[in-house]
Amino acid sequence: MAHEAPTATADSSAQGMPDQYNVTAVFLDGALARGWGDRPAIRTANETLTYTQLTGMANRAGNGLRALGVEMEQRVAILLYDSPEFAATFFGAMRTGAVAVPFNTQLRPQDYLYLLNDSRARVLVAEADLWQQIAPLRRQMPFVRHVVLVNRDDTPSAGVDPSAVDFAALLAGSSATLATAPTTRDDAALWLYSSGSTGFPKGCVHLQHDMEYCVEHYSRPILQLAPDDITFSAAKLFFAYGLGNGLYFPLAAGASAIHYPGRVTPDVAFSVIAQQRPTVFFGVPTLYAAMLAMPDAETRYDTSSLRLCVSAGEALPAELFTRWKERFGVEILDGIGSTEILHIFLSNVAGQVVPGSSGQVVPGYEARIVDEHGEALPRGEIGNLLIAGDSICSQYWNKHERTKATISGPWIATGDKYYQDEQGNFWYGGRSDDMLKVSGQWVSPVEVEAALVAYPAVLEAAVVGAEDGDGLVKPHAFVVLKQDQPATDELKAALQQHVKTTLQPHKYPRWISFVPELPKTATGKIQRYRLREQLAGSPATSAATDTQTVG
Ligand code: 3UK
Repeated sequence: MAHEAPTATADSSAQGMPDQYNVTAVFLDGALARGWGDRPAIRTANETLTYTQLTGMANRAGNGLRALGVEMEQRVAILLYDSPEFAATFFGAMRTGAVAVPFNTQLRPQDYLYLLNDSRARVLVAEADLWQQIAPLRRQMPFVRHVVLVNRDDTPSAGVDPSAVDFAALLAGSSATLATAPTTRDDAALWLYSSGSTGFPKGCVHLQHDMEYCVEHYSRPILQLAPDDITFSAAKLFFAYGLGNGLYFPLAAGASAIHYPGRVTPDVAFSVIAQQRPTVFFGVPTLYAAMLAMPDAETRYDTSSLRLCVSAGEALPAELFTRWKERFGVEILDGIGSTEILHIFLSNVAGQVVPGSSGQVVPGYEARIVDEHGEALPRGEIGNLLIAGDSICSQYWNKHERTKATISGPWIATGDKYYQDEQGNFWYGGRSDDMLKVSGQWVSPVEVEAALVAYPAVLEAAVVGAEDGDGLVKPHAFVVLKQDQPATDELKAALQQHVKTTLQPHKYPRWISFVPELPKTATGKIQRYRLREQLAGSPATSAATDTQTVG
């Protein structure tokens, strides 16, 4: 109805929720009140936790955090693999009015230091093996009062910090009952960090009401989870996407979630699906492509438990949707979400999928496509996507300028280019910044360029996105070598290895073109768009067809 309105309507606000509000009352107490206490909530390879057990564990964690001195509004950093411990810490912290701050478990020690000091978390709850990586930097974490370690059997206890608190012991010594703190629906409940093209990650401050908003508007109507559903998310709980998929969506429905602590490779995904029989699977396009690349997967693995699949993180090419449906007999619902908006706000709907598109606005959200002056564009024209809806974060923590540049009244600029067709479907048209989404995760060209330039043979570098054979974007690097450095295959491999190890594996350039110079503005700024045009003009991004590309 008011979807084109310049001001957002009351439909996209959480005003209907009560003032006194603690989200754990919705997800935990609410589940018990509905009689789901003995139903499974979380399934791991070795155990199944019921709603009653999960609630008890969360209450113990909340009481344990309080005993360590954590007060309302203080941050609790969570550096944990997908597990019941993650769930208990997350809900336990929020129940006491503290703020849960999940950290990506794939970062480098310096990144963890930044996150700990930016959030000023009082307590860090961490996997023992991850803590070992950063324990030598303990003195540079002045705000952390206590470190609580989740000890895995496979961690040699010898290396574990004796001053750290043991998670299991903390919970064993704490009561399993805990009243909700007197929070309001607008108190901060969780922060999720999101990275940008330059500068440090931004803490998106999400409020108590945001998760229930995503449940009411996205997961309940679109996924239609029921108590017999079992979700399995390849995206980890520390991502906004995984957190809904693997935790609060199933809990809101009396369903259960499979928690797998490790990296979900195509083999792992198929094995878990065959053995633990989820009904809804959540992946990213790169994983779907890799799963489709496994020969005979449909005969080697039993995928018959699946009723629905979901894709997000980057656009799902139509071809992958079609091949998946042909081979596995289920649809993949592509939807776009963001860390700032907490979950998916444009989505396809089962039975009405328009392959290759992001579908339609999720009711409860409003979308506008505008030009650079903020004026609405007619249907069919590509522009900047703005979204309104009450799961949008209240701010970027301690980043006022970035907040003002992104959020204005009810609207948030997603940073994405979109156009809408006559039927109302949204079609993705790239980012308005130079950021890339690779395997569903951010890659900053600036960061990859800096890593390349740090390599002795490299003078300059520019990184842009290029499509692979599945239509998925991967980094392509244009590299200017220092005088007399030979452009060899060995150097190319060494540069790729260098980026993999100094940054993260998904960030390495899949293609490298050695060039004599980079296109630049008069002021010396790299013109990445000209490199993108160059790639678009050349036949496919195949290394072999590019005369200047080694390999
Ligand atoms: C891009 C997509 C095309 C787009 C996310 C909650 O990805 C999530 O959050 P991030 O903050 O990234 C957001 C950005 O990623 N993007 C995401 N999904 C799609 N582009 N088609 C898609 N389907 O640039 C967006 O602004 O990491 C968070 C729930 C789901 C999510 N995908």
